[in-house]
Amino acid sequence: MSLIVSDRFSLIIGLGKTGLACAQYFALQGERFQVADSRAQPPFLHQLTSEQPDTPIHLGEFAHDLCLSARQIILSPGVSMQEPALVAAANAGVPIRSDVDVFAQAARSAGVPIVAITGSNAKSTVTSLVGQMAKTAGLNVAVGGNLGEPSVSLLANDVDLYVLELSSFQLESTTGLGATVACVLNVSPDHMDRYDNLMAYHQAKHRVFQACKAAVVNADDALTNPLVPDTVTQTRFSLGDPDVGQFGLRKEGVDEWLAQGLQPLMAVKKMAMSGRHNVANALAALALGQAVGLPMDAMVNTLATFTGLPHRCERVANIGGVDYINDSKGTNLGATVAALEGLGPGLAGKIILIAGGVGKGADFSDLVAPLSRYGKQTLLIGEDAKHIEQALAEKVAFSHAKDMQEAVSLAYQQAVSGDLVLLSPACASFDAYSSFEARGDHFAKLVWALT
Ligand code: UMA
Ligand code: ADP
Repeated sequence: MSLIVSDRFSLIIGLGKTGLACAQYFALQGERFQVADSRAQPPFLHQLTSEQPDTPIHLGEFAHDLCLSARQIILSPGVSMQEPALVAAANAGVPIRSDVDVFAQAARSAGVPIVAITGSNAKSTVTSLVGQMAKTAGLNVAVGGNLGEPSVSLLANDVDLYVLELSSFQLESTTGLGATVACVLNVSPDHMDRYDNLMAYHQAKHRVFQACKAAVVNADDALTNPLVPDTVTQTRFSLGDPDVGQFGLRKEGVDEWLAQGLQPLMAVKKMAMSGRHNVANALAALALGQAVGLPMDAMVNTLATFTGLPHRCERVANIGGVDYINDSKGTNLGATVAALEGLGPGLAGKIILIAGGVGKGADFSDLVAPLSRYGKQTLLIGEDAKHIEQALAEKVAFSHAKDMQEAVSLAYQQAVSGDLVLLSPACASFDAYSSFEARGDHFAKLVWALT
């Protein structure tokens, strides 16, 4: 019997960043495994064959037999669990897990705390911010997950704290995370081309709370409320007045302050990040950091210097009194609504929005309210421009531009001092660019050419 068990192998599905990282980790552990990818030329094929010439690699359509014969399947996030061979394997009782599960098992057995962060938007910002807070506090912190480095690659002996950004794709096949503190920052529709409905997407996100010890909840977004036992400590954050022990905003004289209960922590105007949405992000980071024991002074000092990540409401230039803002990471509706509502209040003029790209099946009608309040013009580009037009038609001003260059040039002609030109596409970039970074860089280059 033991011979049969030891003969069975783990099957890593996907040979992107995640698959390669799992193969490297399993090789180090002396685990038996094979790798499968549905593509003829997966990105890390060459690297894996040169590092591990003896590892069996299966390319092309996932074979039922192969999946059924595995001891467990470690699924890459880009592959849906609805693949027929995976459905068959799951029905036959083959455990399907994520690289995050593999990571969490090792991190937990080493006793290292895990901060797990998901949400439709602000994941990368809050993950990087908590990571920076931990660094300021002198900890050896490993930061990754959906944000760049796969979780398993972060595992090391001398780590004090793991801070992970997790996507719904990664969480779908995560079965027992057991984070020290977990948070769904916000929920708005995204990836509706992968999920049947918002409920399915919401359920995937909420898997972040599996077996967590503490939870951080966005009191301004009911969809972030976890279904966890009473033994799990819950801390709330909100842009309103905080209750005792919770994080929120208080008025101190004429200024607004980040606060915990009655305790003022820092004036909002001292924060290096701008925009209302980033105030919410700062409060979330404070609550998460406190849950793993980070000192308040290190966290507050970090907020005074952390300017945010590139391509997230990043200021490119001011030309003739007009700010040009690159929010190319606004790849879904919620992000663009947050950018409009975060930057619109207090603006002397109006916003000229550049939007469009791959819409991922979204319903763009939620853009109408913030655009009516803060928008002057919306310039539509990309594959789903017509789709966005249907939501805006006869409600707010819009026009089409044939590409980014024309959009920037039209925005320049229409903007007057006090206005703000915002690239926040509410769409993915893959119709015209290799990544959201390439799209943001192109926008910035076109803006700089105007100066
Ligand atoms: N693919 C196949 N066949 C396969 C395996 C993959 O066609 O057998 C395709 C997928 O459909 C996908 C692409 O290959 O289009 C990449 O998939 P992957 O699972 O191999 O991706 P990795 O290279 O491992 O990168 C993944 C995350 N990618 C996805 O979730 C699609 C990266 O997030 C993440 O940084 C990385 O793991 C490390 O954790 C990227 C992403 O777009 C940035 N995430 C989505 C988002 O942020 O909205 C969720
Ligand atoms: P994610 O990793 O979840 O995509 P990012 O930090 O990269 O998150 O930000 C993605 C987009 O979300 C950016 O366009 C940013 O302006 C927007 N955003 C930032 N904070 C918030 C928030 N609190 N709510 C909604 N959108 C936000």
